Amino acid sequence: MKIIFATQNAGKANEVKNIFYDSVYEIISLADLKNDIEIEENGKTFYDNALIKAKSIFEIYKLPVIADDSGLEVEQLNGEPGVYSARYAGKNCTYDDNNKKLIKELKNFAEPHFAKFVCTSIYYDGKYILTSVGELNGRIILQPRGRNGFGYDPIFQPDGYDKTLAELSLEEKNKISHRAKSFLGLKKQLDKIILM
Ligand code: ITT
Repeated sequence: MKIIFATQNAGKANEVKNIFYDSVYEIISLADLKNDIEIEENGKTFYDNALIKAKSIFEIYKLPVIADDSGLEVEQLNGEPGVYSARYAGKNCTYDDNNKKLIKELKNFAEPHFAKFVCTSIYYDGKYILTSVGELNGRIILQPRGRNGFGYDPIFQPDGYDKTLAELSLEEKNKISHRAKSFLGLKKQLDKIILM
């Protein structure tokens, strides 16, 4: 069964294709469809934004869609950057700009800088809306390490690890990540409506 993943984020697309690998679901990204649409994410919650992305893409292709909205919540910053994680350092900023801004903010606080990643995933096919949330707890380190993954991965060290997410392989990240937990929860619900 073909499902479109409504994301322009290549890192997310790789992770989610790996999670659904070897299942009855074939995940097709917007990059595979050569669609570079920019969807305005003006929701106040991860759920609202994920639903905006899923519905926008469903309207174009009329095929089942998955989407995720995700971000980093830093305890000492009262949950920031949260839903603004992608554009923390401003519109069109790079991952590096975001990391530098976060490191600068956290220099005013004592360690440890506790944080969590949150991922809300959605499945939408015009009839069903399914949703699932996954979280990953850890801390922010002020010296980036590692080259894998994307976004805040080089400055996020998951609980129980002495490596950052960017020092883990995609398979290792997918064993623990907020996105893997979220999409595995979504897949379970999907199996119930599709395979039963
Ligand atoms: P799409 O909306 O096209 O899916 P996006 O990158 O804009 O791509 P979001 O709006 O959900 O996605 O923003 C998520 C941001 O949160 C992302 O750009 C990263 O900065 C951060 N983020 C989320 N999950 C992450 C992860 O697994 N590792 C590192 N950073 C992550």
